[in-house]
Amino acid sequence: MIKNMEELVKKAVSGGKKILSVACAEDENVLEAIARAVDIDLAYPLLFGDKGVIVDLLKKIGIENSRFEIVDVKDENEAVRQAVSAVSSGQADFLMKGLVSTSKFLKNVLDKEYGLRSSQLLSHAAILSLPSYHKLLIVTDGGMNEHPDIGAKIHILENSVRLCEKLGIVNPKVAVLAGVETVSEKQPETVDAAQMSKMNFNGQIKNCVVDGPLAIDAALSSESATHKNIKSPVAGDADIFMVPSMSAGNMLAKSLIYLASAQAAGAILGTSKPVVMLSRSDEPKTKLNSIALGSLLAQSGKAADCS
Ligand code: COD
Repeated sequence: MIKNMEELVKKAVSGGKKILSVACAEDENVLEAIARAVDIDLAYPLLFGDKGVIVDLLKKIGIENSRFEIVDVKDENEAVRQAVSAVSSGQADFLMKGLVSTSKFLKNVLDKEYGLRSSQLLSHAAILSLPSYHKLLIVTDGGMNEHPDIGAKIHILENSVRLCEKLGIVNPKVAVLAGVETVSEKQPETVDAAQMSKMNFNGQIKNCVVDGPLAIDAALSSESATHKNIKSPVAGDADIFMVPSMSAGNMLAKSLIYLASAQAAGAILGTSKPVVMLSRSDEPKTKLNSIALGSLLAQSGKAADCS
């Protein structure tokens, strides 16, 4: 079971170098993270983007450009298309988002012809390692599905449970978050949360322990739950925080990164090959963690199945 980012990076390195395809690599933080990944034998990078700009940036940050394979593509969308195609065709093992908008990146990932779709719903997960929490915490979905209905939420949950299996987390505990623990039609996320808990209790959602609706204080702290008179097997020990909307997840994950010193990695789940994606503003360390996560997912199970 991987308990923090250091262990994740170590495990990824021990699995050997993987070929990483980067969509729109014209970014200092991206290039610094990739250079570090090369230094520690984690990845061999294939960069797609404007070669002149990439070479200038490498020079600026003092990195030798002969260590990288750069495919010169000036048009942003074409760079993403070629980076995605490199992975779907098997030329590279996993994909990473560089300096490009999330929706442009994801539209290419979803392309029916050259993309990385599978039969299931794709979703985003942020994996966080916090000094104030005793294990990894997965927040989903703060990056792809804007307002998932209950059917989509079940797929998002199942994707994150499969991710846990790949991180060695057995029977993960899932807190389905809301603002309160009571179920109310006026707060539809509480109704969905209660239904997911029931489905888990009935064995329709498997390989995890689901509880909700839970407010975030009860989900984070068993003392808080006890104080509120809530008995929950998940309170204070959750592996997965399932959020009601993309905005909620995005705010939660970024708050934990900026205010609680969380180290993070991010990935799109359910794809036919691994895809790593975090915010454009993330620092090199966060991007390196994501590269490690992608490399680990590329190693696990069937090479072409990161679902
Ligand atoms: N999984 C699988 N297939 C999907 C998914 C998904 N999550 N989303 C859409 N599709 C398929 C649809 O079934 C359809 O076949 C095709 O893709 C197009 O669907 P649309 O028209 O509903 O979706 P798009 O192409 O307009 O947008 C899809 C995005 C994922 C790009 C969009 O939902 C989006 O921009 N999400 C938010 C991303 C974001 O801003 N994140 C910010 C955090 S960093």
